[in-house]
Amino acid sequence: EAGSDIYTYSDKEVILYNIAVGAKSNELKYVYENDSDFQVISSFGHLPLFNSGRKAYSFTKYLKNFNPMFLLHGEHYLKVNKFPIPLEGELKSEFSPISIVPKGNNTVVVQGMKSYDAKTNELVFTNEATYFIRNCKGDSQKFVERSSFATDSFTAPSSKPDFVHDVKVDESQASLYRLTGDRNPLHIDPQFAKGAKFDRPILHGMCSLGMSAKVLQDKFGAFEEIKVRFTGVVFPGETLRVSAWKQGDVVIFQSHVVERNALAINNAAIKVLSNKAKI
Ligand code: HDC
Repeated sequence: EAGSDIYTYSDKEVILYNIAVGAKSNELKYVYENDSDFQVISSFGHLPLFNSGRKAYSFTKYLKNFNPMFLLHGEHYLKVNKFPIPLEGELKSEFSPISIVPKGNNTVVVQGMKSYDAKTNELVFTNEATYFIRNCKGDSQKFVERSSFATDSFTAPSSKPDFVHDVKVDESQASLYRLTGDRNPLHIDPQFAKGAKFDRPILHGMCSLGMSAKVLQDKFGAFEEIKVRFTGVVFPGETLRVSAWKQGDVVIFQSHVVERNALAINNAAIKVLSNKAKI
């Protein structure tokens, strides 16, 4: 319901999310609710951010000149606090500002969200979303300290990656992905995209993250933390090349756009779920 901070979901939202980040019909554990291994890609945990109503926009009161057209997703951190991830339920989310950092004519805002099981009050997901807002002013502020995983720069080693996998972003990926909750016109409306200074609509950052996350989850298993920086845009129809370096239970990764040889995701890592018994 509009303005509510409760996100209610079931297997339908789980399957839609999995397909929107690249799951295919033969991957039954992602697309068939009766499969014995039915599960969701761990990055699902950010969805309350876009499905919990107006409260998600509370940071705008700290900014001058805020124009949503110039907002880009700059970084994202997610921690899954509860395994197995519930495949249905009601999540109640609390939003809070984390920091505001002016960068010349732009401002970087970090917003936090904690999502609890509405029935048991158990913490299920923690998110920290960084927005890079062009042509916008904000005074420098720090509201809370952040964890090291959320702020680590995870520099990719110069050695050959342990794992490389290409994944095709479909021409209709963004139009499908927006049904998971983020209806930002930047990802569908050519006029809006032009206003935001892009030749055509760009892919959701969280879709690039989710597609990379699926590749990594397929290879390394479910993960309990992920942090990425969105360093360059991705257009639907392009190919993402995920490169990964395993360092114990942390996997550093990058995602490149193959066609333009351009980095899309950098300074990124997952922390693989160490206690497999929890799945
Ligand atoms: O990195 C550039 C870029 O284009 N990145 C890609 C952005 C992108 O495609 N994001 C995903 C798509 S947008 C999206 O999904 C929106 C979504 O719908 C969310 C809606 C949410 C609605 C709200 C409801 C909750 C760019 C433009 C971000 C930065 O490039 P430059 O200007 O060239 O920056 P640079 O000169 O390299 O650095 C300047 C300072 O900024 C810091 N920085 C750079 N990239 C950053 C970043 N900070 C955070 N995130 C990033 N991605 C640099 O460190 C530098 O800081 P300092 O001077 O202090 O070193």
